[in-house]
Amino acid sequence: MTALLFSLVIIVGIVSIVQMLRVFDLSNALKGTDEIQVNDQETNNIRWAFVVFFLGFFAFFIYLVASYGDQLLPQSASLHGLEYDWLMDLNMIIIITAAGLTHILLMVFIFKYAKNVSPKATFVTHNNRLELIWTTTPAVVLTIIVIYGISAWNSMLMDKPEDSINIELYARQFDWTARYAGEDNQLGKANFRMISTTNALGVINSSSIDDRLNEYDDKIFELEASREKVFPGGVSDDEILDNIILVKKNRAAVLQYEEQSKNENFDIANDDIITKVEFHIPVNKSVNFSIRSQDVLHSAYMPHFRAQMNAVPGVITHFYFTPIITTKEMKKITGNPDFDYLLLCNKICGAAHYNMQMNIIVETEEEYNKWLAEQPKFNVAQAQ
Ligand SMILES: [Cu+2]
Repeated sequence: MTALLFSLVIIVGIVSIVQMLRVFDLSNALKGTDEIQVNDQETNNIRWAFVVFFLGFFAFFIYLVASYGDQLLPQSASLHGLEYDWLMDLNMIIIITAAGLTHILLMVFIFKYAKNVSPKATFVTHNNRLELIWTTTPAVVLTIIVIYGISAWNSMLMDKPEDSINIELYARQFDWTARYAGEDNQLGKANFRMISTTNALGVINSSSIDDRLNEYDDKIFELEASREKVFPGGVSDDEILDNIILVKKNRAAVLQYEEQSKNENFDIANDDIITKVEFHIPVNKSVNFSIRSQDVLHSAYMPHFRAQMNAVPGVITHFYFTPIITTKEMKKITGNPDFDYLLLCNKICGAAHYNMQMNIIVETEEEYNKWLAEQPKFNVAQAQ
């Protein structure tokens, strides 16, 4: 309500200023003077007003950077984070220098040339040297930023260490699930047709295939039975038939997995570990994330590790990083005993998007191995 009143006051203010200017124009037209005459004293006042405005502008900028500069991103806690932050700082230094210099020039020119009431401008049509300077300078600066940016991006996303720990981050409205690759460090395959109440990630192994085939059989049986109960105004028989065809198609696709499951090394998902609420990673070890989404576009965002990657339905995206500060150490650094690293969703994905997060615990390798050993493996969890 206050915002509405505030907006109304601003609109009424603008309208009244426009009306006042119109009255001013009309009175000038009546008097027969179209131009506004400015004397030396007024010119002098205006140029000093500009100086005050520019200095105030710079002072406000410095005040904002000093007061809120540390609010941009939390302290970096990953190996590539230092390079990422330096790239950001370099860009900001260039932008602030360029903006500062051009604004100072603008201020100097206004101050210097405002003195004469009717100054005569120099008529310059072309200046090769100037053209060369203002074309090559930005070109060189941009080339440096782009080359440095690409090399930093490549070092963050390519050349993943061979011994990285494989973890899957699975997004859906509105929570995250982490899946560890287990002892073989290989994530078992997954497919959306396998998703059920007991297998939210659609992970494929021999037992989840059996469960899913049974569920499909039950569903087909249920649909066939409901055909006899069709009543006017309800679901038509054609719709039920379409549904049966769809379920049978999905069942046939899952049957193909059953065929593959006869191969050796099929059940690599058996030792996978699935966790919700929080997930643990060891310090100073590279962690490779495979990111999936069940429903809409999400984005895995871990601000302390300078990591962000979209979670796209139907596509597996990747990001890897090496954490360098444990949660315990970070609690001391920040002076906050409740500190926790966070995995957030950084795409507005629906009504409860704001609450889509998971804690990340960074700990020593021993602590990590101990925690991991206590988690139930996928095949055990399936059997329960
Ligand atoms: Cu989301």
